[in-house]
Amino acid sequence: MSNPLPIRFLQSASRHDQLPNSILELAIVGRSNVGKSSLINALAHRKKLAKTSKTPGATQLINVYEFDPEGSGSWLVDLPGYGFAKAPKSEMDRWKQMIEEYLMQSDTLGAVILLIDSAVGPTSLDLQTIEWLDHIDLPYRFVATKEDKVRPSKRGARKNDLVKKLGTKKEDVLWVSANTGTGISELRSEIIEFFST
Ligand SMILES: Nc1nc2c(ncn2[C@@H]2O[C@H](COP(=O)(O)OP(=O)(O)OP(=O)(O)O)[C@@H](O)[C@H]2O)c(=O)[nH]1
Ligand SMILES: [Mg+2]
Repeated sequence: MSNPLPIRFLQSASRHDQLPNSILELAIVGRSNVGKSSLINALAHRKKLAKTSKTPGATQLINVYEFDPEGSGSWLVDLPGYGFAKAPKSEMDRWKQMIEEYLMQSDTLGAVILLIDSAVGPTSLDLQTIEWLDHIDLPYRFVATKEDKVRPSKRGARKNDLVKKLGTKKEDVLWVSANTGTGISELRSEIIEFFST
């Protein structure tokens, strides 16, 4: 295992313009319950840095985690998730407003880590999000979460299926598990590299 990401909670906000200036941001985007906050905890090797829950909608605000040292301006940003199948329309609208605004308005947002549930995805909302990210020309990295939930005997087929549905190449999807630690070291290295270039 590699070293945990040296990040600490900086601030929550409902709008981008409530946040101080940053140098460079990397945001974690994905369906509600896909494992965004759990991934932040796994990356930082902390249990309760970001709030997680079995029930979709755990993260309700834009939550900023800053890399050491204090004031570095390098941010890893945890966002509320977009519509769960049963989410009421009001929740979808809230996501749209808060997240789309943030993703479009931050000049220092360099890229997005787009999480897809490896057992479930991609859903039609995931595909819509991809189209939208393409549309606003924001680079993203696919990360498939909860790899431990796919039975080892099914992983090969599931991986092929997911890659095909995303219309991408095998090497463009990183498989991770916040529970077992699969892929976490690799993702840490990619994130460190992102902030050092
Ligand atoms: N088995 C397994 N469960 C996971 C993994 N990552 C997250 N979970 C579980 O999935 C549920 C949702 O995790 P969160 O991290 O809160 O998901 P989120 O994407 O932040 O959700 P919102 O904040 O609602 O958008 C929790 O019950 C987690 O314990 C994983 O790698 N494996
Ligand atoms: Mg969350």
